[in-house]
Amino acid sequence: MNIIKPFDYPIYITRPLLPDLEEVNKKIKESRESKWLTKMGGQHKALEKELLKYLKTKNISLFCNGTLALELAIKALNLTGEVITTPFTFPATVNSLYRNGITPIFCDIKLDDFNIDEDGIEDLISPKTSGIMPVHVFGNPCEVEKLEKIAKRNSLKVIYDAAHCFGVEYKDIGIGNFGDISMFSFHATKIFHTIEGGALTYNNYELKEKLFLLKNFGIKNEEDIILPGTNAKMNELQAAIGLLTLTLVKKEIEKRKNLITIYQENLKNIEGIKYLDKKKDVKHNYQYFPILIDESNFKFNRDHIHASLMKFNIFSRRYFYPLCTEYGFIKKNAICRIPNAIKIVNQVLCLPLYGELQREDIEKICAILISTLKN
Ligand code: T4K
Repeated sequence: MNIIKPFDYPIYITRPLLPDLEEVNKKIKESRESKWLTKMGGQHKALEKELLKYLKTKNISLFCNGTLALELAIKALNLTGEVITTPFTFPATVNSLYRNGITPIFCDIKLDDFNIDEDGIEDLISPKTSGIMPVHVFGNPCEVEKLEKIAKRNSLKVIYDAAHCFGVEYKDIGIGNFGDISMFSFHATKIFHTIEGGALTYNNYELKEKLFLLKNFGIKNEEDIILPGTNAKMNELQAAIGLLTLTLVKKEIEKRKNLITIYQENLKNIEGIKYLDKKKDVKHNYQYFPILIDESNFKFNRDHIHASLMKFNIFSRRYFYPLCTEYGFIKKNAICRIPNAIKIVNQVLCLPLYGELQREDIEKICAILISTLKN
């Protein structure tokens, strides 16, 4: 039997896009010379303009990170009481509700895309429900049309957590056009990043001023502080990194698309391993490559594989384990029936995916994965 050697260097779940150092220095020089380092300076304005084009949205506001953007989106829409969301997400989704004094009510997810099950939402609506917060998990859009109908019928607001969705389109429409507000994360682990950062997109232009006040201490002018805002502004260097990173995104998406094809070729005939199919009418961004490992087909379960891969210097991730319903501070009365989420969270494993990886790397990761599962 061939013994497979570990990688000589760590293969992480992802690596950030790194703009050319000279270009970065040029941008720093520009900001330095302008002596304008934060609060909607030239780089910030330029990035907003570029992102409106890239995301094909009408309005955008930038923030220092995606989590604060989400918290402030909730405040901007005055959500209260209960909000229906998914248990299968990053802590930021649910924490942003808690930090606004809102109880998240958990709706189960679907097995074919891990997104909130729209058909379960209406049963969870109570007199206290003010909104729905679905997540486009791993960059796969939710059923936006169905969700819009549910929201209209029940007079609820919709905030999409689109943290994974940079550049994703549905029927040629930028995904940030759906719902009342969408939040994009620009964290270093995202396909497009500003090191840390985030954005809200929305159709109602009137939200623009409120969002500005919310991220800038509530200061209207030198005399009037009109709401209890915080400081969540994106600074000039973040915006400058964004402008440079944006020029690299298209190529990165192409590379990731090819790498996913290689993963799929190598894993397609392995009974017990599943991956998501491409969705109809969707332009994907290939942010993550999640697989499901059904332990009934193998000697070992997902957790064993996750740990074993580390011995080969491969750092996969069990996103989003544990489910939000397992967090110590979650109110038990907010937890509903979520069998699909429980099933998926125990099987899911996100494999390394970033443009620097080569065909040989993916083939080796797959060979290690398969031999670990079977031996
Ligand atoms: N909603 C959803 C659905 C989200 O997934 C997220 C964030 C948010 C909201 C909130 O958005 P932000 O406030 O973050 O803008 C990471 C990211 O920190 C987080 O942004 C992301 N989702 C989440 C899915 O992944 P960790 O703790 O798993 O990642 P971390 O920091 O351990 O990094 C993963 C790997 O990436 C490292 O092992 C190596 C590599 N890496 C990471 C960093 C930070 C680098 O190579 N360079 C780096 O600078 O959360």
